Formats: sequence, structure tokens, C-alpha cells
Amino acid sequence: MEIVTHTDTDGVISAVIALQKIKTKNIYFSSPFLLRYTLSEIMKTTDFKELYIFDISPSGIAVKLATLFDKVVWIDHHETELDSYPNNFDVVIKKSPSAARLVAEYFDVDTPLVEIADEVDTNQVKSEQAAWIRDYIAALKFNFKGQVLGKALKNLVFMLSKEGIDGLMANETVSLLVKNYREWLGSQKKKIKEYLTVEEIKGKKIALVRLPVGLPTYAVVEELAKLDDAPFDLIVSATEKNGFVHMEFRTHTGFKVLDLARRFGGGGHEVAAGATIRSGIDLAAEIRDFFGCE
Ligand SMILES: [Mn+2]
Repeated sequence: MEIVTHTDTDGVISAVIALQKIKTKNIYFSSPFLLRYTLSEIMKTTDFKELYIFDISPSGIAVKLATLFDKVVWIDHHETELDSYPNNFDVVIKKSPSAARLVAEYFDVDTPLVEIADEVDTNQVKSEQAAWIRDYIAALKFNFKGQVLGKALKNLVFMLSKEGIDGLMANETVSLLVKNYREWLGSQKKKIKEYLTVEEIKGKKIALVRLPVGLPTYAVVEELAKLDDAPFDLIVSATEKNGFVHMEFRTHTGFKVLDLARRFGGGGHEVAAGATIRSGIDLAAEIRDFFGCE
């Protein structure tokens, strides 16, 4: 039995909730873009019995690969263009502040972690716990990559399952990592203006941020909100790595960014979406083209 979940707070909490009802050590972290690779990797060792996928929207190819498992439970809250699934699929895909909330409903689990996932996933963080786990995961993503990051997140899932969020917050090593990361992030946030291009196209105010180093999107959105030019209808936060550009699309004004993400082969929510493309395209030109001008 395998769990594949999203590499973010909502994904981590979804796995923690599922573990209250199902037992497995096989937890994998993935994204819409990486899901087909993650599934290929799992196929080397799986018994092809049960597969659980949380907080990652299904693509046609990922669905085809998952069909090899006896039973697939797919729980997600992103917009999807797929509307039919194979018979061995148990699919819960609907609007929800977090996927974790849907996972809790599915497994009939009652936990305060759902509220925390809601806060982080809708970028409306109010509680100290939500800010803390969000920043801890951002710190792990900054410090570790690939399989090491996967191990660290898996470890986090088991720590949260055993000790809860308060136990984790009391852990000195973990606290130090969060503290150091927050200091570093504070220094980086001051530099965001250097990487920013502002444009107005057909009455829409657009912020294009090309970051030399990955910063959490919530920090970019918050920092841009403080500028005189704010609010921005469209925020594009782009980071280049290993021949790919990862883009996150957000808005201060409720502008629907999903169509633009889809244009790049990505997806997500109407007001929070992402896409990964090969390096080398003229992002500014693509955005102008999206708005119907050259
Ligand atoms: Mn989510």
C-alpha cells in the first residue's frame, strides 16, 4: 500500500490524517508535474494493491499509470478537466479549502490539523501552529532536495502522527531550523523588489518576479502587497532550476489565474495555480500574448 501526497503543508497533513485509519510506511511526496515519475518509481517495489493519492490533481497519464493498482483512492480539491475514472478508482474531487479536509471526511477523522491545513492552503494563516508548520516545511524544502527532502517530509508525517503539532513545536532541533529559516526569509523578502517587473496590460496590473532562489509563494505575495503598486491582479513568481522554470500564479484581487497556468500545461485553483516548463521561453511575451496583445 502506498500514499502519494503533495509536497506542501496540505499534503503532509493529508497523509497524517490518513495514517490514523490506514497503516503504511510507504509515503511519497510529489506534485502534478512529477506525479508520473513518482508513480513509475513506486512501480519498482509496489505490490500493486492499494494506492492513495492526496492533494494532486489527476492527469490522463497519471490515471493510466494508477490503473495498474487493484484499488485507487484519489482525494483532491484542485480544478480538473477529467470527468471519468476507471472502475477501481474511488475519487473524491471537489471544492474545499484544503485536501486535508476532504481526507478527514473520507476517513471519518476529527482533528484540529484540518483547520491548520485550511489556513495554510488558502493563505489565511492566523494561528501560530499554522505559521509554524508552513515555515518548517518551507525550511525543509530550502535545505533538502529530492530523496533527502522526501525522507525529511516522511519523518515529519510520522512525528506529527506521534507527537502532534505541539510536540513538534517543542522539539529544539526543529525549532532552530524554523528560527534560522525565518531570519533568512526576512533578509530575502527585502530583495524581492530587485527581481520584480511591473506591467499594466489591458487594465490589469501584473507583477512578474524572477527569483534567483526559491522563496515560498506566500512570502512573495505578502511582500508585494506592501508595495505602492499593489494590489496586483496577476502575480507570477518564477524560479529557474535544472533547465526548467517553475511558476506560481497568484492574485491580490481575485483575478482568475488558472487559465494562464493551464496555458503552460499547469493547473491548480482558480486563484492559486502553478506550472513547470522548460527554460528558454519569453515569459513576459507569453503573458502579453495571454492577454491578447503582442
Ligand atoms: Mn491543497
